[in-house]
Amino acid sequence: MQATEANFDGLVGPTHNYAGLSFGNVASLSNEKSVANPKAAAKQGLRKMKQLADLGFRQGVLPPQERPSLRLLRELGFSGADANLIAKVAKEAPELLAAASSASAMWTANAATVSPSADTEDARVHFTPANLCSKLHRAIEHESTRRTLRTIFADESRFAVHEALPGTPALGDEGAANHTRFCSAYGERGVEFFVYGRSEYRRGPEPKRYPARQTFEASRAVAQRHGLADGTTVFAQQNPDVIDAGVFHNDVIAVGNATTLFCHQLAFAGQSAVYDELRAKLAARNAAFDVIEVPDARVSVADAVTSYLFNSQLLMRADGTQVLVVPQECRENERVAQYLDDLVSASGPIGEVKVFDLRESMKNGGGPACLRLRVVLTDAEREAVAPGVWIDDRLFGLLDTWIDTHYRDRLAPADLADSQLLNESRTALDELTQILRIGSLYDFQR
Ligand code: SUG
Repeated sequence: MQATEANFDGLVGPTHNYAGLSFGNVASLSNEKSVANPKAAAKQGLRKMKQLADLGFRQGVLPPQERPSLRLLRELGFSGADANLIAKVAKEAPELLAAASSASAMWTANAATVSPSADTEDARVHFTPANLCSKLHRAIEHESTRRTLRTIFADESRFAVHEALPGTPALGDEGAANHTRFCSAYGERGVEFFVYGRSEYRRGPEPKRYPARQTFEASRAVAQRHGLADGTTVFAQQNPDVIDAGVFHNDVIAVGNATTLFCHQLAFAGQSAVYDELRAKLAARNAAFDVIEVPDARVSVADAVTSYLFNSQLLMRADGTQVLVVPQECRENERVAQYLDDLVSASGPIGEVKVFDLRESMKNGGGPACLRLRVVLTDAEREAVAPGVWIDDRLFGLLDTWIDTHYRDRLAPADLADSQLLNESRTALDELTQILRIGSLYDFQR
């Protein structure tokens, strides 16, 4: 079956800010309380979508969630009219207001894990929204994520959108950030690679300093409910030492696509056995497997974490060569820049590097790969996707103007107390559902 990969990027929401909410994510912690520019953040992301669409890649957009989440604050016992409630939380529990206000749904690599129809038992595309239960501000995303996915991938004969796994430490699930699919061609059955940080029940090494957000048990459950046969899966553990160095998701240290895995030398526990299993399972599908392993001596884990070299997108061009989409921070690190120059001249599977300014998102630990959810679709499946979410010149123009109309260019932590932000966001999101032609999506519209 003919199929292609589409990327669905999260549109940055109007409340984008730096609240230092993610212990273990170095950028989030080090930029806590700095002043954000939501307008620039949204435009940087939109520009990436547009440029990739212009290069011929299928590019869709996923809408932001409603923030601040009054629903969370009411669940936590605050009450009263919206404006009074916000004022009260701002005074009594600013950390909860920050959690309720995060625009973190922009990082759609954490929205869900997706298995293409070629891999699944019932030949539907399966989505499991990630419970993101290790952080409060992220654990509140999955219900709305499910609703959004059900709206955009509505045809149940082609798409199965599951509920998130129960949100408990044993089943911590962070979605596609810890999932990669390898294949000879997108429409052929592939091998799905699930990477976890720790196991709840099997004894094994764990990080000591920072939390491991994904468990083996969660990865296995996702594979199970997606109906992936044994030969279709490989499970591997992240090297716990790199989690302690700030690699809070596997996509901070590895990226893969088609038959290529691009990763750091220290990414996985038992790294060579992981390669062997991937190679063997791909060979059984007549698929090759190339590893581009970056030696620690050339790019240290610390350099990988600050530059986000591996939080890149590996995109297949029509001619079969791949483009690596990296953040500008890779150019600003001499060792990483030199490595990339050598990589491209080495005439391997990666033929070109494209550099993007995603500074606003990067300061919260979100690079190019965090901002996108990959969905492999056959032609018929693509036809069944809500038509208004595909980026083209027209939609780009509409969204660019929409951002100009509704977004602030400055948002400091103290501004979260301004209840006007809620009204501004609702006005913006209400208009957005019309632009994307997705009907009434948000609670406030229902
Ligand atoms: O979950 N940052 C996000 C970044 C997610 C990156 N995603 C991937 N690697 N796929 C997180 O840690 C920071 C928010 C703040 O501090 O204001 C934050 O949530």
